[in-house]
Amino acid sequence: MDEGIVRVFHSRRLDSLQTQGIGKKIYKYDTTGSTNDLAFMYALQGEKEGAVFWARAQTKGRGRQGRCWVSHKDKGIYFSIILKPDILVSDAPKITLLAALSICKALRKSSDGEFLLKWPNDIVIDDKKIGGILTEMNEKRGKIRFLIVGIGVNTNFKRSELPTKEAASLRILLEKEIDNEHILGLCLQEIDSHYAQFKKDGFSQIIDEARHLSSLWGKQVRINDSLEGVAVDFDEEGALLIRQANGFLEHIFAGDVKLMASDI
Ligand code: BT5
Repeated sequence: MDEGIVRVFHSRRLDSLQTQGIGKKIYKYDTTGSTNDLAFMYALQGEKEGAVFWARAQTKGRGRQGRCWVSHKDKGIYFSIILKPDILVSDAPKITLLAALSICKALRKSSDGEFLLKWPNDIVIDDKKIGGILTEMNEKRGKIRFLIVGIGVNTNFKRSELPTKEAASLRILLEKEIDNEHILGLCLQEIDSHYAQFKKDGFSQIIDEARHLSSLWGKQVRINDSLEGVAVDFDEEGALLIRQANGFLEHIFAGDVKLMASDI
């Protein structure tokens, strides 16, 4: 059920947000199906880059490949951003990694937890998932017309409310109620500055920072339930490098990463 917009923030209304482009306009909803759907619909109607769609709850929050994203009211932040980078479809995963890096850094600013990114789209702490990113796109002849970057971060979930044992929340870590608006502001600020950096200087500094905050190095992983190896690096395009048992280095451009039992 979509209860409609409850509030539209125009720049600097959200926790003194100081951004160049992201979040100049924030549509806040009480309950919606999926903020990615809202953002997509608005983008099709010409909404500008940087507009943010934020809901207190989602009834059809989703992950990749039709998986569900549990989105109980005020237990997390659920938001989607319209971006219009001048890039090819094949470069879209860079923006997901950029967003994951930004969320890690935002959470590190909110507390001293060791938040890491788990390629390609998770934010983890102690190998437990605290956030996820779903990037969807509209393209024309291999070029991006717009991207919708949808982000969920678990803020106020109690342990019993989390969907899996492998999930975490800020509330459990910090043992206090979390201010969602404050966390959203930090996230938007970080995404804004990394996105500006990406547009100005390209991807190389971003990938360097992401390398430092990756949870996977040295771990035995399985990709898409088939290929196995040790995660060793990202390449300059943001692909994951896996060293297989035969010594061969494989570049993985997309997929699901499972940690093998010995690493959990
Ligand atoms: C993701 O997918 O991690 C992407 C999640 C993106 C959610 C945001 S919220 C705002 C925007 N609107 C949407 O509708 N979506 C985006 P994936 O890697 O496929 O992971 C999905 C899996 O994570 C599920 O199958 C569960 O196992 C697990 N999961 C579901 N809800 C979770 C939660 N709240 N916390 C931690 N893990 C969760």
